Amino acid sequence: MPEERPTFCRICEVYCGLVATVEDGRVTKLRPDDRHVVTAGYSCPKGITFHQVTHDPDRVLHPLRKVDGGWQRASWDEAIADIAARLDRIRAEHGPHAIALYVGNPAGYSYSHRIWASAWLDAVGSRNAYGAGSQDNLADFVASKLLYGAFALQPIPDVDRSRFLLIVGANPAVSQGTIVHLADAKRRLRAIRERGGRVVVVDPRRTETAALAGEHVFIRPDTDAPWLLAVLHTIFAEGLEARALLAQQAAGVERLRQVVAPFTPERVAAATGIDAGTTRRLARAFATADGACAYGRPICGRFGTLAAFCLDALNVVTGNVDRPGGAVFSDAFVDVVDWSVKLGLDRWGERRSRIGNHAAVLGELPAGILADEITTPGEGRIRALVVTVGNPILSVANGPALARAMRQLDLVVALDVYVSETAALADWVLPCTTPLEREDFPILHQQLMTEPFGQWTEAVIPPQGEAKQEWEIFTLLSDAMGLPVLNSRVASWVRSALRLFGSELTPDRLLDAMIRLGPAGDRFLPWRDGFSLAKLARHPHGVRLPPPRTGILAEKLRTPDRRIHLWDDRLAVELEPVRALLDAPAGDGAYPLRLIGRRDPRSHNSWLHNVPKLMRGDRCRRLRVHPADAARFGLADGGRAVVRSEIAALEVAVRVTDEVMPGVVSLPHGWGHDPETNRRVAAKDPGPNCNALIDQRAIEPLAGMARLNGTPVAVEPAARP
Ligand SMILES: Nc1nc2c(c(=O)[nH]1)N[C@H]1C(S)=C(S)[C@@H](COP(=O)(O)OP(=O)(O)OC[C@H]3O[C@@H](n4cnc5c(=O)[nH]c(N)nc54)[C@H](O)[C@@H]3O)O[C@H]1N2
Ligand SMILES: Nc1nc2c(c(=O)[nH]1)N[C@H]1C(S)=C(S)[C@@H](COP(=O)(O)OP(=O)(O)OC[C@H]3O[C@@H](n4cnc5c(=O)[nH]c(N)nc54)[C@H](O)[C@@H]3O)O[C@H]1N2
Ligand code: SF4
Ligand SMILES: [Mo]
Repeated sequence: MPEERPTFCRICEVYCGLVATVEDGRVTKLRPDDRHVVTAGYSCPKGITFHQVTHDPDRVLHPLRKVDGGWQRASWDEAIADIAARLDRIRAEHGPHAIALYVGNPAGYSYSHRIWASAWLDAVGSRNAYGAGSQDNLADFVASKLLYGAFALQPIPDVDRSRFLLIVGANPAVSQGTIVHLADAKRRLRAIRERGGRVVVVDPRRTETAALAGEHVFIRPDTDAPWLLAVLHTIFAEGLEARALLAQQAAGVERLRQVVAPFTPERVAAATGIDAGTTRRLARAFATADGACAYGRPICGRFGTLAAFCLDALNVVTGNVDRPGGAVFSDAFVDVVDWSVKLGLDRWGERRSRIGNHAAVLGELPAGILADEITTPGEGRIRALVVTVGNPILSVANGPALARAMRQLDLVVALDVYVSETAALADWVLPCTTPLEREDFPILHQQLMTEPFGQWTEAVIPPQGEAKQEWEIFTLLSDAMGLPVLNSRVASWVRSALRLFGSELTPDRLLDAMIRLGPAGDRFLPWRDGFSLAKLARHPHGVRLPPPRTGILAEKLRTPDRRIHLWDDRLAVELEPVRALLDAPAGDGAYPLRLIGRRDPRSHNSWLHNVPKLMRGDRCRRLRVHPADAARFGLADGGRAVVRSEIAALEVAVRVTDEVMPGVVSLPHGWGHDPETNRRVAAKDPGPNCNALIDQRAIEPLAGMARLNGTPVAVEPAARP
């Protein structure tokens, strides 16, 4: 008999409620859960096809060992014993830093994976932690650290009350938003306009979000920092700053005023492509709206942290932080900010890389140095790499350089559900469960929810084949290496608080502790006597909490003086190159175009490309080129072109469209599948790897971000085959 089980999707930050139909131990259907307390029947095409990943015939279901270039099935005992012995040897001979870990994006949607993986590396004693963050969001976290005093203290747009949403470098109509939980983004952006408010998108491409916003301004790639400095300049120059509020809430106002003084709208117009009149009009409208919020991720460039800082500063200076319709701080079942501080993740500058002396952010070093950390001789050189739930060969800048470096390693282990391009380079591939095979709770995004909720799901079906959860694998590895897993201060704290001495600290016990010991407890209905995991589990469609509160800034801030810091001299390293850019704008040169990225509703980073339903047509993979550039360089719609950067060249299919700005070309990332890997559908249609064109050594100084947007490129028609 088919049975229906509520659960939730774990592909992106929305965590849509789903209902799984289970027949004979298999999920035969997924549909949006219309009883879910927040997503209420909403989902996207990816979520409802996810069972095709779980039951994909190409999935890895047993530990695989590489023997003579081919894969041989092995037992878990053999796998763990061999990996642990080799890691022990490497650690004994070369020290703990010789072992590195890369944790990919989907770990963020598991309540246990990230914690256990990091705890394992901490127990090893290595500083070499890498991940998707330096391609994604670390600059946002550094900006929060500087402004509000903690990496994880991220304000979110109060979209449902906002009268003016300024979106700079984000495309929530496709991405569903990031560093904000925003279910059904399209409907909620439309609603802003319906109640008489404005949504303005600043982007080098007229995106799907721009289409529904109705107002769009082109900006030259990687010039958001200068443009936002000019917006701030205008606010101060016209006396539009929220003076009284700033006197109460902020420090460094005068310093910021001095910093932005030289950046007049006229001065930045040529570099940004935005005329001074538009900058002034937008600045005035934003500052005078009754509840405005600037939001986005214009941070994958040379001045990522400065851009993120200025975007937030705009909210602060106009009095829009911690007020209805502005940028607000959310609460939920788990106080992630508090936990990140307790876990010791909030320290900045203590842990530094060997190459480049980069400071770790939330424990993570820039992925741009990973290849050099592997190939550069000397003490601390990386000899072994464990990659979990990531595919850096396709997702980091210059993946081909990383692939070459990885071939020099003594040991590579991949925890994945497929033999990805990265797993293909491994000595061992360890099979992991997909979300439908594991229990979960949306932990990491608890304080980023515009509609806060919590939900507990059990595994919908048992692990397929011999797949295991990642936390179990890291525990096995720790045990075999004789390392105490979760030996950190926080673990001892949790153990003592829960009187768990002697019993195993499993993820569900840790979550229960976080919920019980969290501050959310008594403030919310329905349980005045406090929360627990068991109580949450009685509500299979989730428990909704009240919307984000306002007027709570003093309670939230983590700066020592409980003020928002509107400048920090460390930002000078990114301000200087902005000045240089304005003084001497880059000429056309050999690489006259700028490459930017793009996301597609049916694709997710480098995966989901083995789901036939999501792989129709190649339109999403084409290089988008403006008609003027197409004419200039002899490209035709539907034809093929070669894109060339300083480090590589790539052949692509072309789509000519005026949705991109003249001088800009756009390609999605996550493609360039290796036909040698085991995914038959993806291998048939590999697509181009845009990251092969991007120099991994061009690292943004403060957060270590990759410069994924704005790479100078040239295009020419491809030679006929
Ligand atoms: N040029 C360019 N590059 C980019 C970006 C861009 O905008 N432009 N965006 C960047 C961003 S924001 C991100 S987050 C990164 C992503 O970078 P990564 O995290 O390195 O890459 P993903 O493609 O998310 O890889 C996820 C891998 O995990 C596997 N997997 C899926 N589910 C599970 C599971 O439950 N368990 C295990 N163990 N494995 C699983 C998949 O098969 C896949 O191999 O890419 C970045 N790269
Ligand atoms: N369908 C789908 N959804 C996804 C993902 C996916 O791969 N597919 N990935 C998920 C992940 S890991 C993340 S991090 C989020 C990302 O979520 P978003 O940040 O909302 O999505 P992006 O598409 O990366 O949006 C970046 C926008 O910035 C624009 N842009 C590029 N360069 C510049 C610039 O220099 N300045 C400005 N102002 N704009 C610029 C691009 O044209 C693009 O529209 O999406 C998540 N959701
Ligand atoms: S928007 Fe799509 S991918 Fe994201 S959680 Fe919902 S169903 Fe999953
Ligand atoms: Mo991401």
